[in-house]
Amino acid sequence: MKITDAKVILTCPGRNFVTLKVYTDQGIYGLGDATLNGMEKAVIAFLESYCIPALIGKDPANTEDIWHYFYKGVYWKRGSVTMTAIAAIDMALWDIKGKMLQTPLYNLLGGKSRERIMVYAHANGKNLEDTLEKVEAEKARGFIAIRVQSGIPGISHAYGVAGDSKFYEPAHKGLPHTEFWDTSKYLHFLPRLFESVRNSFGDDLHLLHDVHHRCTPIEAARLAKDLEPYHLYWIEDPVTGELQEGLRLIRKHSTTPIAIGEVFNSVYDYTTLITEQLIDYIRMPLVHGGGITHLKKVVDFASIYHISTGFHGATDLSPLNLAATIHFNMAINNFGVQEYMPHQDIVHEVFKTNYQFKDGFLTIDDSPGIGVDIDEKKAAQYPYEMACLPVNRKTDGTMFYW
Ligand code: KDG
Ligand code: MG
Repeated sequence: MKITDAKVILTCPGRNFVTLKVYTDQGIYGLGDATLNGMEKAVIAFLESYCIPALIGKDPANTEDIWHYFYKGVYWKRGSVTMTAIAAIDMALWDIKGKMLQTPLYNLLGGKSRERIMVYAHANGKNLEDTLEKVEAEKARGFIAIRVQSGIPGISHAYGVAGDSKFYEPAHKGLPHTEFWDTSKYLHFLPRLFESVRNSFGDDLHLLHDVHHRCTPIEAARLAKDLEPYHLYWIEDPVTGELQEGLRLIRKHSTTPIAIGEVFNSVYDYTTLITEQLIDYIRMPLVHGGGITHLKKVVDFASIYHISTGFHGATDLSPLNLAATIHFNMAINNFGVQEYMPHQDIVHEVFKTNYQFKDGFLTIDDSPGIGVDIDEKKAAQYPYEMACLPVNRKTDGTMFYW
């Protein structure tokens, strides 16, 4: 079998998605997600100028060698843009392999380790009362794991809190908006928030929270310690991923589990965190982490240290990534939980999916490969619109992490 061509499909059904379609001489094609929020065109430039011409003529069955061709074979390694492009290629080739062998992707990764995967919902409220209502609504939808984010008294807009929209979308059309942040107000409010959630909903719900990299190590240690009585499933990105040593300080002070890495893109971002057991959950998703071939190695490495998965799964990762991720999670032993926010209905006009949500879990059908298709005519009806994630400043104007 040979790869004869490949192309990029850029579409904006409510938000931008980039899809790689790889064609073969046997009429089978494969699809891979290449969406990197706000940097869509950078990934496309790398795919179109280098990866696609280099792919043509290769045997798509050689997923391992092709992965290394694009990783080891390129002088300028790693980085989100490069690893997203490699992920899209890898996902498309595994999709082809599954279609060629007429078997679902999870069978190629070890078969089923479970029948369904636990997912967590987002409850984003404007303030404490509103957040409690949002938790109630997600619980009523059947979720048993819920991420809780709330507007903070004294902060005009907290990142990731959806406002009036039903859908989570942190990117805004055009150049970045500026948001403002005050860590002391946040640290004061958070324990009160989780105390109220536990008082209202009891001990059974799995509760999660995303810090969005906004604490220094000692602030994060205080937060993790203050939240201990509410036994969270995890706190996410308590400090920036670059500062790996910061995790040591948090660990010294608290047993609150830690998830990290939605902005990571390589196993080398994780080696210290895994070998020193500084984290509990891997967040790096297939689409930004070099795809199935690479993530399988990271996850197997993590399993030796009893670290589980909890992959990033916001709505700026396409349904194609979600489906591939469900297969992956079905197969691995050290699955923890999967982030899940339903895409807008308009997204499903473009992407034809094969997964289903029921009672807090996702299942996927037995279609060969990943099992998702794209309606190119529909995709063409929604042209690209520039949109960026916000930047973040402290209230005195100092540029800050977001
Ligand atoms: O594009 C950025 C989003 O994917 C991010 O804000 C989502 O932090 C996020 C999460 O945990 O889902
Ligand atoms: Mg996050």
